[in-house]
Amino acid sequence: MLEEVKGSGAKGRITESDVQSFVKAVMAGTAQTSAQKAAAPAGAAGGGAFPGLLPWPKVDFEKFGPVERKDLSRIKKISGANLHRNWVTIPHVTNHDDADITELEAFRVQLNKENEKSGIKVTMLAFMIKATVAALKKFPEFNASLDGDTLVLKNYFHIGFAADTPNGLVVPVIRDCDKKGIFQISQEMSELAKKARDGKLGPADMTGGCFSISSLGGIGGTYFTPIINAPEVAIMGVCKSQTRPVWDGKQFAPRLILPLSLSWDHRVIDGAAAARFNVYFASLLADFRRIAL
Ligand code: CAO
Repeated sequence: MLEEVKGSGAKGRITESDVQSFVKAVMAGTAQTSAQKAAAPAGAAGGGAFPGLLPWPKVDFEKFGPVERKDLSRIKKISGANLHRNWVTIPHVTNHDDADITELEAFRVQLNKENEKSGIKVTMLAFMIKATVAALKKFPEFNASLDGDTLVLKNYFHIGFAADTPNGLVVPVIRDCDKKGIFQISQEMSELAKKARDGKLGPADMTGGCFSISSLGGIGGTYFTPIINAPEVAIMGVCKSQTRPVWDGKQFAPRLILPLSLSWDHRVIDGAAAARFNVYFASLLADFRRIAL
């Protein structure tokens, strides 16, 4: 393995720190040993960045029936490589919870009626972004990134949201969400989502995020396990809200319940903190006045 380490010392000598940097890079998945390279053919489906892992199955699909071949889109290739690294290198855990958004949804509908002429549609996601900012302020380790053994805590609040486009998944970022109101966030989100669908997002639109939200609420589902968008340390997944009977102490009452799935990096966050984050986040959506406290 030593021959794979680049020496930075005199006449290319390998120093102790060269070896340490190489080992760190291999552990982080940004470099490979020759044994790893041999075990893992390059490419999206190559996989197997770990020694001893079986190579990707080679199947002659045509033998079983007619097939078509389609190259992955540029976005899928880039996001696939990122998702793969994040999935393999981050110890993910996902906590599920529910938020009662009965009153908040009624308020959202009322706001949209009142502001019909403004052309701005207030979305549930905008409320979730404001709730995220409040939760990040209360639990700062969720607004952080790992830099080696150091935790970088951020004093800014840029929130990304997953947007589904014909060419694949992108995550545009809304900056300084702590300084913006629901209308401005809704408007920026709709502009960024359009830019995303038109394939016009630039790097500046997709960098600097602190935390991401992936909402499948408009589509369906109950819970899922979102993959953390490195170098962020947590992501909130949201599915479709549904009216469910909820026991209020005396009777079952119909309540609109939003399913939440928070994935977090266990190197930085503990299960208790994640449960508290979810409980607090849900409490804000259940009674949005709490944001002002
Ligand atoms: N529960 C129930 N209904 C919901 C909801 C929820 N949680 N969230 C939104 N809706 C409804 C809205 O009320 C709206 O209904 P109407 O058309 O009747 O008004 C509809 O769904 C569309 O919602 P919206 O306009 O508010 O859009 P959005 O905020 O839900 O989504 C965006 C915007 C960009 C996030 C979305 O278009 C998108 O791309 N989602 C997919 C994200 C994704 O792919 N995540 C997975 C990543 S991992 O692969």
